[in-house]
Amino acid sequence: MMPPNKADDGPKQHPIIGRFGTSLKIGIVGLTNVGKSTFFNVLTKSQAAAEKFPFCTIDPNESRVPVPDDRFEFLCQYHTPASKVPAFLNVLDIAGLVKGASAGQGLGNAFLSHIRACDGIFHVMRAFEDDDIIHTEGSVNPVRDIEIIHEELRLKDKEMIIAVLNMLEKVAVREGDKKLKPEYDIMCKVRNWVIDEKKHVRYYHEWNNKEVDVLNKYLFLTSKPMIYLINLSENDYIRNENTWLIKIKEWVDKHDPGALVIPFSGALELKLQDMSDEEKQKYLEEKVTQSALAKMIKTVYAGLQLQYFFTAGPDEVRAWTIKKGTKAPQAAGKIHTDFEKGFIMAEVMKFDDFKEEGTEASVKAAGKYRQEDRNYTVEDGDIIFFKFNTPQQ
Ligand SMILES: Nc1nc2c(ncn2[C@@H]2O[C@H](COP(=O)(O)OP(=O)(O)OP(=O)(O)O)[C@@H](O)[C@H]2O)c(=O)[nH]1
Ligand SMILES: [Mg+2]
Repeated sequence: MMPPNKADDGPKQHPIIGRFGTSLKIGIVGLTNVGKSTFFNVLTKSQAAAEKFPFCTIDPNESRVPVPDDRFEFLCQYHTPASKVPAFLNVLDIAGLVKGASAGQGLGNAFLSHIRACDGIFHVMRAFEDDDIIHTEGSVNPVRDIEIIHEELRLKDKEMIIAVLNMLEKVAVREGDKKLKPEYDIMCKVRNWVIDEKKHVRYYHEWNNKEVDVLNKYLFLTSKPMIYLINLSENDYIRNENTWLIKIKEWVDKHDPGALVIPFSGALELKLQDMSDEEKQKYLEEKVTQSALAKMIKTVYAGLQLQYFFTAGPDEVRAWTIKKGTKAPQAAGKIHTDFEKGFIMAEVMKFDDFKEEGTEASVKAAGKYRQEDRNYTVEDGDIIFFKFNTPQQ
């Protein structure tokens, strides 16, 4: 194990690695024939229908999926705004990976560059038996499959770490560029962890702020948050029993602690997709089960340590995605850089207060409408009105 960071190295909470722009992109990764495209199709279609938002196919392999949220719905019903913009997830269906992809096997590098462009990974594995569907490894064993995928991702990072270290060694060590020495030292620590210890970057929870800055510069594949999705037969999903469930959970708890493991059934979701709303409801009631899709989309936010705040009025109700711990000026900067530069204050209502009191005026009357300064940490579901000066040119 690597030694923990010293006390003056910065905060110790689980670091958030990744840049996270305004749209969040999740790649679907796994071996071939495990149900990735099936999952992609049912996910994008079900949410578009369920939420009554136009979903947008960016290209055949990429779709925007609205994040279901009762609070957003409530605000839309209240304001009946001209424009409604929920939080979105961009989901990318990536071609199946094979052993040796990191060395260029299969679609090799193209596949891995798609993952590099993602903020997080849905790792789909097959735990359903079906003799008609070929398994590339010859048998169903999702724990072995997790290890194959993880090793390919790690090997690709290994290649990049060696290249970065060669470059840094030349400049920081041999040419004596002091500015790059801290980065070189951090990369040596990354090398120890990923190459010597054979671990993924994200398994280590003690990266400090400076280390996270370097990790964010290189966006290693193994630093991306991963959510494990287990594709079960319909029966196993409904009875929540399958020989692999506990084994997978144990594997994840041991190696990737804190990561989410979510069972679903591609076969069931496909069946539901072809039913009318009434048929669907009847079928789910009979079987005493639920579709897993909405939960998956919502948990991505928790899994990636993301949340959103709302702006709401008659013109627009909108959800804005931010990292947990974001301060008010930076949250304002999501809307416009001028909002951040000229930040004066954030007027904040808690969603629950708004719902309970019924109107903004009654929230004010109840003393629950708060004026917060630049040190305010925005919370999930805050309804915010920013006040700002237009910055001088
Ligand atoms: N029995 C069963 N078959 C499934 C399930 N999910 C997917 N399949 C079938 O498995 C086959 C492969 O599914 P895909 O979704 O295309 O798999 P994929 O992971 O996208 O495969 P590649 O893109 O080739 O890597 C298809 O014939 C699906 O109908 C499931 O839950 N149960
Ligand atoms: Mg596919």
